[in-house]
Formats: sequence, structure tokens, C-alpha cells
Amino acid sequence: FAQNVSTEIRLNQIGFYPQSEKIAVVLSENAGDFLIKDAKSGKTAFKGKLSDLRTNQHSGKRSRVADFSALKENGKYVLEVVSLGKSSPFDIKENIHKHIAVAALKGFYYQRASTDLPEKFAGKWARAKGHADDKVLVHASAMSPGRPENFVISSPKGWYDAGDYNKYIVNSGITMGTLLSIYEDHPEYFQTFNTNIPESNNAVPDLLDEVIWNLRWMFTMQDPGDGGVYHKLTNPKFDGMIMPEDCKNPRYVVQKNTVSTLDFVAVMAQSARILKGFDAQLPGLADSCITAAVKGWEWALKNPDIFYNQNEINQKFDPDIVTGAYGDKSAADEKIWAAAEMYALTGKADYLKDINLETDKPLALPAWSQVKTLGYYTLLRNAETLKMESHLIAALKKSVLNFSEELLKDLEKQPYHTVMGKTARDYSWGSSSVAANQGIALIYAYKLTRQPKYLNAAIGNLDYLLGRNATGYSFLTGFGTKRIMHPHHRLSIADRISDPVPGLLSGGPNPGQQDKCTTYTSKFADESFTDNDCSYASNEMAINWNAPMVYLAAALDAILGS
Ligand code: 9MR
Repeated sequence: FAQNVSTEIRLNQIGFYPQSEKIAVVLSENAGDFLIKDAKSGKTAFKGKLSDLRTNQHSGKRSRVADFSALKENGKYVLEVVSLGKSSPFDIKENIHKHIAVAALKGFYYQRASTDLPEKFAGKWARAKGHADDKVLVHASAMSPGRPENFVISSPKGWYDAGDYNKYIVNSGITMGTLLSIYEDHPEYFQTFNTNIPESNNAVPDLLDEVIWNLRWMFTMQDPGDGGVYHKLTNPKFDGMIMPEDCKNPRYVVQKNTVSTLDFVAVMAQSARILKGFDAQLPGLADSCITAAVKGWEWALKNPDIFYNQNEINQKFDPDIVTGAYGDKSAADEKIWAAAEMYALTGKADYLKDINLETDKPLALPAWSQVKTLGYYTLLRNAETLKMESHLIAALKKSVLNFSEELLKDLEKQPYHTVMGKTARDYSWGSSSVAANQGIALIYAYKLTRQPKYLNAAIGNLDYLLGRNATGYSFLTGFGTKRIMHPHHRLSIADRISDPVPGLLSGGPNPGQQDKCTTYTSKFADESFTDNDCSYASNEMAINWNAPMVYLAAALDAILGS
């Protein structure tokens, strides 16, 4: 924290929209007033009363809420509580989260594999090319009959998954789906959304240019022989804490399977739908996506139950692969998502035939192993064009609304007044993405009903990510007064630059503490976090967490921005 800033006052360290709900949290037993003062002149702009005491269900700590929604005037402010001091400064202004959304998308540029990052685009994080991935070995688990030993494929580009340098199809699936969805939901917003990347001057929105970088890699992961899709492109063991240009280990693609193939199909179908609108700029790309999607779909129908099980594979084949497993034992949700995307692409309702959409079950928050809700979002988004049956639309709506209503229950009792963190379960590995994905569900609920309570709760979760939480950190690198400085992120560790690569969302509190770092200071679920690069379980970044961050910040900005 900067000097003189009270650590007991927690708020979104970036700011608020003039018209939106504005909430801060004060860790204090004392009742009384709070003041919002002009950061420069010190003049009081607003005076309010702290709420009744709330008790934190995880730590037992006590807090009060400061609501200053009634202050709607642009400015730079601090919140002051006489007994505690001042908060970090924040702004009230239009488009307050646009630079946050831009930075979070730019985070993907920094993750690009197989290319150098010139200073013009990467600033002080410029770096040389690494991981050309133009001669990738096909692992014994992925061999088709007739292929010679040491068979290689070319599989460049794509994004590094996370703090490590491997590229995983399953995790690319949800990431691409989320990024493509924010574009589909707010295409106009991305007309003036510039991330300063090499493609910024072409006639395609930067968001799609970024997505296409990974799409071009994904194509190469499909076996042209049969349409099946490899699980991942990986080193046998994680690289050391070194820069990409210094990484020399051989890389492999491993076993084709049902889950990776269906994720691939969904991404290709969704991409095709969007890229059709850019045929003039990107001739043939949408068509290639359609061909790839159809081939993948057919493979998955013929191979409905091949699952990636790293332990089993290591018993049968050499070399052992010990990087991120992303082993998912069910393809039912991927099938729902892929079928929904194929239906939305082709208009053929037959794709949904024989598929249980499971709308009678509670909505499942999107995660790398659970993607059916991405299919629901796509169906809802395209319901009119597809002339979908009204009972199906109603069931999907009900599922999103029931889930959102459940999230809102007891909001007034929550210590940080956020839906995030009601239960300890929210604090799983990558909990920041739980907050972001809850926010996305709430935005869909808002769009379906126009009820402000959903929108306010979505803002609450963005506030959570930017500082209104039990750790006091803003979880996006490069932003906030109390910022993340030591993410478990090879690029940030090895580059010898003290600031980490900006625009990366830290995983966030995770009481599992699987990394066994010794610097955790708390075991409480919502505080179980350490800003130390040893902490791959609480302080890594990952593309599937950054994507919903882009979505949440961009969607709120599109809705509330101006
Ligand atoms: O996000 C993944 C989390 O759900 C799993 O519990 C965890 C352990 O298997 O792995 C996480 O994903 C990591 C992946 O395996 C390798 N790259 C870094 C990812 C983020 O930590």
C-alpha cells in the first residue's frame, strides 16, 4: 500500500461509473460516518453512514459497508473514516474500466508463443522469439498406424497457457469461447478497442486478431487424417524459470481425445459464425473453420469416450508427461457446447437431437472442465435468429435466472457485499475466474430482465477483483494501489524487470495451498493467498482466468461506460 493509505478500507482501486452503484468496505467495529473527499483539494464531496456490522463467515472478521452510490460527479476521490484514515485514490468517470479491459486483452498478446515481441508493442517487456513449435514430435500416445517413429508436425503460434509455456486445447477451448462471446455480445464496443498489437492497423477488431493468433495454432492440432484433436502441445516436464528463447526441450503433441476434440469443434463453429462477417479481410478463414468443425464433430461421434488420463498414458508410453493434465472424465458438457455452436452455425436443430441439455439441473459455472453453460449463452444469444422453440428458450432463461437469484441470496449479509465468496467453495484454484464468471452470468441475467440488482452484483464482483476483497489486492497485474508484484509466471520471473507483465489476472485465494509455499499468512478461504512467485496455486495467471476478466470489464464498460 502507498503511504498513509489505510489497509482497512477495501474498494475497487480503479474506480466507478458516475451512474453505477458505489460500495466500499471498512474493516472496523466502529459505527459512524465516512467521507468522500476530493483527492486533491481535500474538500468533502459526500458524507454517509457506515452500515450495520457484518461478520465474515470464513475468518470471523467484522466489517461495515460504505455506500456512496448517490455521488455521481466525476472526479478523483479518497474515502475517509476518521478513526482509520484514507483509502487509496479512485476515479468516478465514464468508461472507467475500458483501460482495464484493454490491458486484460493485451495480456494475451504477451502470452503469444513462436514470435518475438517488439518494443513497439511490448514496451519494456519486449522479448525474443521462443518455442517455434515448427517440429513438434507426435507422442507415442498419439500415433496413428503407419506413421514413422519421430514423426513431427508443425504447430506454431497460440498462447502460453499460464505461468508455464505449454499449450493445452481444453483450456484454449473455454478461453476462446469466452473471448468470442464478448465480441458476439458487444461487437460495436470492439470497433474502438485498440490493444496496440502488430495487427492493430488492419480492418479486423483487435479482439478478433488476438483470438485468431490462437485459432491458427488450434487448426494445427487437428489430425488431418481423421479429424481428431490432440490434447496438448507440451514439454514432457515444465521448463525452468527461463525466457522462451532459452527453452530448448523437445515438445510433443499427445493423445487425441473426445473432450479436446469437442472443445475444438465448439471454438471452430463459433469462430466460423463470427469470421463469416470478415470474409473480405480474411478470405477463406471462416470456411476453414467450418471444415475443421465438421471433421472434428464426426470424429467425436465415432469416438465418444476417449478421455485423457495422464497416469495411464505414462504407464503405457514414453516419455512420461508430467505437465498440466486438464484431464476431464466427462464429455457430456463439451458435447452440449459443441452441439449448440454447430446448431447456431448451421441452423440445423438436429445437432441438439438426442442431447440432454440438462436445463433442469442448476446452472454450472463455466470452468475448463465444465463448458455446457457456454452453449446456453450461445443459444440464448442466437434464439431469435434460430427461431428456437419457446419452451427451450424459457428453460435456458430459467436456468440463468435461478442461478443468479441464488447468487444474490443473503447479499446484504456478506462481509464484502459481493456474491463472490458466499461459500468456501468459491475459493477453488483460480478463484478469480469464479468471481469473473459469476459476474458474466449476472450480466446475462441483467440482459434478460433489465433488473439493476443483477448488474450491481456483477459490478460487485469486478470490484472484488480490483480490491474489494479479504486480501486487499487488486488481482490484475499492473493495476491498483496494492498490486500483484510476484506472480508465478515464467515470463515475469525470468525477464529481470521488476514490474510483472501487465494485464494478467492472478488466480486468487485458494485454501488448498497445493504449492506448499511458506509465505501464506492465513488459512481462511478468502485470505489464502500469497503474492509470491512460488505460489502456483494462488498467484499464477492463466488464459482461462484472463478471458472472463476481459469479458466482465468490457461488458460492464459497454453497458455502463458512457
Ligand atoms: O486451472 C487448473 C486447476 O483447475 C487445477 O486444479 C490445477 C491442477 O491440476 O491445474 C490448473 O491448471 C494449470 C495447468 O494444469 C497448467 N498450467 C497452469 C494452470 C493454472 O495453474
